Amino acid sequence: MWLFGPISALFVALVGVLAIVTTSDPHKKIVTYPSHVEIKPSSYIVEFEDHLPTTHADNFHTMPGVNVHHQYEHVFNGISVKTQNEIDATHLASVDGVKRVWPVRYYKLQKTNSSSASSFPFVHQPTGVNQAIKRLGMTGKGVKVGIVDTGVDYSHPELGNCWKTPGCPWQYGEDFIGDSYNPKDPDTAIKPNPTPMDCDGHGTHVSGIIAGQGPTVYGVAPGVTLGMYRVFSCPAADGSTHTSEDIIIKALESAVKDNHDIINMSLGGGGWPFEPISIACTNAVKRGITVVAAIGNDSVGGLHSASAPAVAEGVISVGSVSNWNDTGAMATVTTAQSSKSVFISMPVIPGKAFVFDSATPLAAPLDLAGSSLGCSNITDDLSGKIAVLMRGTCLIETKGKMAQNAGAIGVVLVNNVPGIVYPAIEHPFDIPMVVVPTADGQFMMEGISHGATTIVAHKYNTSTIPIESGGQVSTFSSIGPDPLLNISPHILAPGGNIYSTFPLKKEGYAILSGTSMAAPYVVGAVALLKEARPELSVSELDMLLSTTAKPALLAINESIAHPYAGGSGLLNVYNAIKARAKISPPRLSINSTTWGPISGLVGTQYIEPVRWTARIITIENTDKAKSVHVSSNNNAADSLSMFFPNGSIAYKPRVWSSNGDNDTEPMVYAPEMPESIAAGATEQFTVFIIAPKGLKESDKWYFGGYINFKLQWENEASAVDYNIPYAGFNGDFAQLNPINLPDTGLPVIVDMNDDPVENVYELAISRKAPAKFRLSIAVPSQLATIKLVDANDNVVGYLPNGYHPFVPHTCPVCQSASFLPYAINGIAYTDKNSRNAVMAPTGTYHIHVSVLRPFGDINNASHYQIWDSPEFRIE
Ligand SMILES: *[C@@H]1O[C@H](CO)[C@@H](O)[C@H](O)[C@H]1NC(C)=O
Ligand SMILES: *[C@@H]1O[C@H](CO)[C@@H](O)[C@H](O)[C@H]1NC(C)=O
Ligand SMILES: *[C@@H]1O[C@H](CO)[C@@H](O)[C@H](O)[C@H]1NC(C)=O
Ligand SMILES: *[C@@H]1O[C@H](CO)[C@@H](O)[C@H](O)[C@H]1NC(C)=O
Ligand SMILES: *[C@@H]1O[C@H](CO)[C@@H](O)[C@H](O)[C@H]1NC(C)=O
Ligand SMILES: *[C@@H]1O[C@H](CO)[C@@H](O)[C@H](O)[C@H]1NC(C)=O
Ligand SMILES: *[C@@H]1O[C@H](CO)[C@@H](O)[C@H](O)[C@H]1NC(C)=O
Ligand SMILES: *[C@@H]1O[C@H](CO)[C@@H](O)[C@H](O)[C@H]1NC(C)=O
Ligand SMILES: *[C@@H]1O[C@H](CO)[C@@H](O)[C@H](O)[C@H]1NC(C)=O
Ligand SMILES: CC(=O)N[C@H]1CO[C@H](CO)[C@@H](O)[C@@H]1O
Repeated sequence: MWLFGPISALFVALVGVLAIVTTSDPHKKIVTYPSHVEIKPSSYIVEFEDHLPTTHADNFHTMPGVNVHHQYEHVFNGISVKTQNEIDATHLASVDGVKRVWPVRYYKLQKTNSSSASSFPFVHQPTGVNQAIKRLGMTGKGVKVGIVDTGVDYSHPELGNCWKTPGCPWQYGEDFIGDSYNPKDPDTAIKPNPTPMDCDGHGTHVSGIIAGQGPTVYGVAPGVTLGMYRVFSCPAADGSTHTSEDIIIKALESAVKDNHDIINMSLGGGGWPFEPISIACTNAVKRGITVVAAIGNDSVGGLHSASAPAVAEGVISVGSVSNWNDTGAMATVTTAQSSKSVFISMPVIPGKAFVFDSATPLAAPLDLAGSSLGCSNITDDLSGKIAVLMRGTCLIETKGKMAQNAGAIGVVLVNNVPGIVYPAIEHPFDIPMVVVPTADGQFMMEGISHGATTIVAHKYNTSTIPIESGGQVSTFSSIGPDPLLNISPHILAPGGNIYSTFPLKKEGYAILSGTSMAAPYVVGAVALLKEARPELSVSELDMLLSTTAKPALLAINESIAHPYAGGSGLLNVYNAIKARAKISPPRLSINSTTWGPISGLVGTQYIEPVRWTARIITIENTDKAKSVHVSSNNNAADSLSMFFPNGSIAYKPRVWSSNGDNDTEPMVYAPEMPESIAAGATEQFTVFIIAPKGLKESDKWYFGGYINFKLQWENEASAVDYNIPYAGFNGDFAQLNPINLPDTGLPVIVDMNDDPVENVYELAISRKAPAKFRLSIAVPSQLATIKLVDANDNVVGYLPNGYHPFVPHTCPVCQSASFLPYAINGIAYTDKNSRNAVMAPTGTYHIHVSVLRPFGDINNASHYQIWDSPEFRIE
């Protein structure tokens, strides 16, 4: 049964949302996370009320059973503590002046799809970096960049081969964690090394993108001064690399203290702007530091998959585009008939170079299933040979293992789609592997079937092949908006198949993909822009980079990317430096609309009611000598929906193709826009944005597009494009129900085998025979509660983890998984932290779910979506 709250007043909520933290009940100040979130034992981040001085921490230094670990003062008003004995979050929350108590979460560095390489990056042309460096002489000189990451192999010749010596690019930074920290080990300890040497590779790769010195890796801003703040341990036995929130905030503090102009962060949290890391980033921005963060690699989660701290206020959120060229090597294949030069990828496993200086035989073995896939045992003896296998059907690592078991000394994997892929390898095998394009693989197979066939592959014999989707939004790049309907990402940079530096112990070079590679590109671009125009403020840097970017296409069907996927588009730092106009705001996040006839828009057909909003645009002609002619145009993008017509979540967004039909596209009018702006003058005018009136609101479309301004100072041919993305929800977002409909299968009660239970009442639930309850949340919610209620409508308590603030959008398939099963086993908790357990007596019960709607006020019952399960018995 569904219970809908009464129609609530529009958008009163944001103030209320922030007000939740000032309540005096200590329990209300404690944040809890569901059980799948890894928490550091007995460790908390304690946030103080904003007005309190940092000396407030003194109250905790003297508190028995509390060890203050970190005392923050620059980016976060609070401390991190470790507690002993009976001291818990409730004790901490009861201290005067405490705003909120957070358990400390562990963070994992996400797996990279990698491959070692040696070549030249070809990405600096379309991004304007080549022109900024070569024509304008910019290098980022005098700009300080702090990087929070896995450390750096500063001994790399292309990264300076120095540490804090005079003239060295590395002048700042330290290790905050050490090599062996592992949250799974109870005796784990933080043992920082004297320098932040990288044993993972991620931070070294990022450093090369920002500031590689050449001759093979040319960073975006090779002249910057750098600091490395290492917050990740070395990869553990299972390959995972760890850190925790308190350490990251400490590193961020240190970077802020060192007075960097730009800080680089990307960690992928829950996606709320109110989380500790987000708060710390926003505070750094307020101190005049540009903070750049990757939006995440979770496009598989669909809309609302943007992560924190990219969603933090003031932080530049970065998405990724595909590279234009793939770097690999040429190898020579000789068959009985002929010889051919073939393109091979970089080694799939970094450190396992595919080098065969003399002719080495190729074999095309069959597996037990009689196929060339290598998915089952290979009985041929492959000793001294390289196995040629087809991609597909089973994991790449299975193929590698099968070839290795048969004695092969290498594997050539023949791609089954155009181009090259860099497959993710979870469990590396011992022999080198490369990927080849389909045609080159077929040439090998064909040769082998006619006689002896060999390959010669030298080290560092590099080459490139074009990537079809070059410059288009990477298929992995997460999709916004943030939970408050702000456009995220802000901007795109190359992040797919990026060649950069890697630790010398791991071959020295690698190709990695991810928004983590795009974010440092933007860091470098901001450094160039700041060097060229030092007077710009943090928000002006963002504004100029964004308004001069070029809207990107989607790889899938080459339609213009919705701003939630592509932000302002691909950056062009040369255009940003040369910009002669400031257009603000740089993006129009339409978080509220009006339903009715349009007031103020005279002489149009909009006397019928529509969903619309009006915004003010300001254009400053910064050219002090010339006036500028202005014209504008609306480029509508396809509308997206995260729901199928039956109410299920569409993780691959449903698309309404924009086809030039004014009825189903968003419309933009700017009736007051001036035709020209005098030299040095500023003009303001209203734009009216109208949601697609022909699309049904019940389909919950997110519309968007770009307002394109053509600014012409000289002749028509030299007109310059500036773009402002706009996007919003075709309906009343505050009325959107976060949980989807029960008749689509969720929320649902499932048995221990995860099978949905048909007749729940027949299910005898007990401690021994528990059931589970699943819920999926389409839009992030500030608070979800799941309570056990008896037949008389008395609340027994919360299900375990049934009090859940800051719930991210549910994504069963994301890197940061957030699918929530709640155990039904008769136990309920009367408090929010699952401490005071009660056992429900035998009887009839149901589950009562409340989920706060977008923009909702946590204290207003009518702002929650309510759902009650069918009744079941507990025995
Ligand atoms: C919409 O965004 C503006 C600007 O960020 C903000 O001031 C306002 O509070 C937001 N409104 C709602 C309903 O969230
Ligand atoms: C994105 O993926 C890349 C490569 O897989 C990884 O290095 C990076 O940490 C990821 N970043 C986020 C924010 O998920
Ligand atoms: C890709 O490689 C080709 C050939 O090496 C080169 O001409 C082209 O400029 C590269 N593309 C980009 C975008 O740099
Ligand atoms: C690279 O490989 C190609 C094809 O095998 C060969 O023609 C060329 O001479 C090699 N170059 C170097 C520098 O080894
Ligand atoms: C495959 O090979 C492994 C060892 O190499 C062996 O243990 C296994 O029994 C084989 N499987 C089959 C189906 O032959
Ligand atoms: C990594 O590779 C897998 C397939 O092997 C692909 O699905 C995924 O999108 C890749 N991730 C990135 C960040 O390139
Ligand atoms: C691509 O365009 C087609 C129609 O032109 C549309 O049906 C499809 O949904 C679009 N897909 C995406 C993801 O844009
Ligand atoms: C759509 O609107 C534009 C701008 O108002 C107008 O020029 C065009 O004729 C309209 N097209 C249709 C199909 O109504
Ligand atoms: C809802 O529709 C989608 C798309 O047609 C389908 O994949 C999904 O299975 C449907 N869900 C249910 C519960 O019927
Ligand atoms: C700007 C940026 O995100 N570059 C690196 C900065 O730090 C994060 C932290 O892990 C890296 O993931 C980024 O690649």
